[in-house]
Amino acid sequence: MDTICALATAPGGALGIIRISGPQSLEILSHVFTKDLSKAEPNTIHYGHIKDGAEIIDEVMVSLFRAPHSYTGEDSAEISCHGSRYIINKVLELLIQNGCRMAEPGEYTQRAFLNGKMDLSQAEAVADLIASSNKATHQMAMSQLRGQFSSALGQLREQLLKLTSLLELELDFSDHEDLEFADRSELFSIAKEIDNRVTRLAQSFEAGQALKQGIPVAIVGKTNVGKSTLLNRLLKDDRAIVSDIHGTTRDTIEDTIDIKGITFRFIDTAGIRQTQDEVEQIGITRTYAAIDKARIILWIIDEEPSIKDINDMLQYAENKKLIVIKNKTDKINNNGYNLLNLPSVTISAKFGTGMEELEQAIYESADIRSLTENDIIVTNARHYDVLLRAHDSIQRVIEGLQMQLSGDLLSEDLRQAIDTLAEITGGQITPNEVLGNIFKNFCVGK
Ligand SMILES: Nc1nc2c(ncn2[C@@H]2O[C@H](COP(=O)(O)OP(=O)(O)OP(=O)(O)O)[C@@H](O)[C@H]2O)c(=O)[nH]1
Ligand SMILES: [Mg+2]
Repeated sequence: MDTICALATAPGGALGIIRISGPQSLEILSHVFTKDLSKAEPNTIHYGHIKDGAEIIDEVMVSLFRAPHSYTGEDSAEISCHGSRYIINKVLELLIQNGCRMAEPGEYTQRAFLNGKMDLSQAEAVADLIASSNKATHQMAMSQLRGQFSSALGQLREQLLKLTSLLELELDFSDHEDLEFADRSELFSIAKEIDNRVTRLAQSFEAGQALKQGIPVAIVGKTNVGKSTLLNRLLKDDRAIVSDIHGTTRDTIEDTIDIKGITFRFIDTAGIRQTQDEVEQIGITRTYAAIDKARIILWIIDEEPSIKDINDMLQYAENKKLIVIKNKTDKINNNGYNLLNLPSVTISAKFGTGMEELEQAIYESADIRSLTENDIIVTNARHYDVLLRAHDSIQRVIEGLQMQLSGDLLSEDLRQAIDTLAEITGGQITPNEVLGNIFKNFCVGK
């Protein structure tokens, strides 16, 4: 292992932090620092100067860590210097002249993983934590970093091993036909329970994606009811064209905003009406596609809808949250509408009245509690893929048990399920290619 260095902070700030990690860290540092740090105590901070021969480059603080008690598990140090581009480049250059090499993206975290400081899913959580932009994504990354997902996987592994040993017991004594060691129905219920847990984890991916990329909210209704006006009002930006011509919006327009720490992705759509216009028809087809992938539907009206309209909308919104928005309250009295008890909010998108109430209603219908109370939320596509493959293997075990297949056939699939799940934490030997893929998305310096 060579010794690596990189700038860990974004350039342009008042301070810059340069990280060094590897067996030669303290020796290399001592060549460019005014004090000899090779004998210094771990977890100490040292004031001094970075020098290039006789020339002083900067006045700095050096924090010092020794293996294995550091982020990477190696001897390492962090130099806090002034944020000047010149100083930072000069310090890095001096470190490299004295034997360091520039770190690759994510190389510190990769070393932390290779040195057993964290498992692979925790290493991935570090990248998510750095990228987290609101409370929900922060919470998910933090829970993964603290090992909640890893320990759930550990429990699954134990159950799978238990199932394996029960099957092996059956095999060892298969000559004694009169002996029944593992009741097959017991094996079946253990396998079922494992599969339920794997499936639940895999299903949480959809919620994880929604929280990460924004909960999709479709803004729909007839033409000219004020959908685009509402989008612009929500985004506080002139994002979509507004006009009193029916059928102004043709394509779907999407953008995200945060409401109370949750990201929502609003999708403005083409107004629904009968039309001969080919392009508008394509737009309306897209409206239905947007409804399809939305979790929440904002149905905007500017007149009392017919019972048929309501029933149609209820059908589109099946398994989704539907909020009726009575728009244009500045010029229309819409108090007496019969909406069959659907939840509704009265607003004027044009003048901004009722927006607070609407945002509250949107936030509540996201039902964050039920999204996040599923203790663990899978947010990473790689993990999702692993869970699906593990589910396939376990399904084969379940089917095999039902078909009374012999134990040795079943243990093959069980072994595969165990190995597959281990890919998430990197407990199995992880191919370099996979590691490379994971860490290449990190920033240099992490
Ligand atoms: N008085 C009043 N006019 C509004 C309100 N909201 C929208 N409008 C007007 O209604 C007209 C249509 O608004 P848009 O936002 O383009 O309506 P849309 O639903 O996106 O229409 P399409 O894209 O054609 O489906 C514009 O002239 C808006 O200024 C409102 O709250 N009050
Ligand atoms: Mg529009």
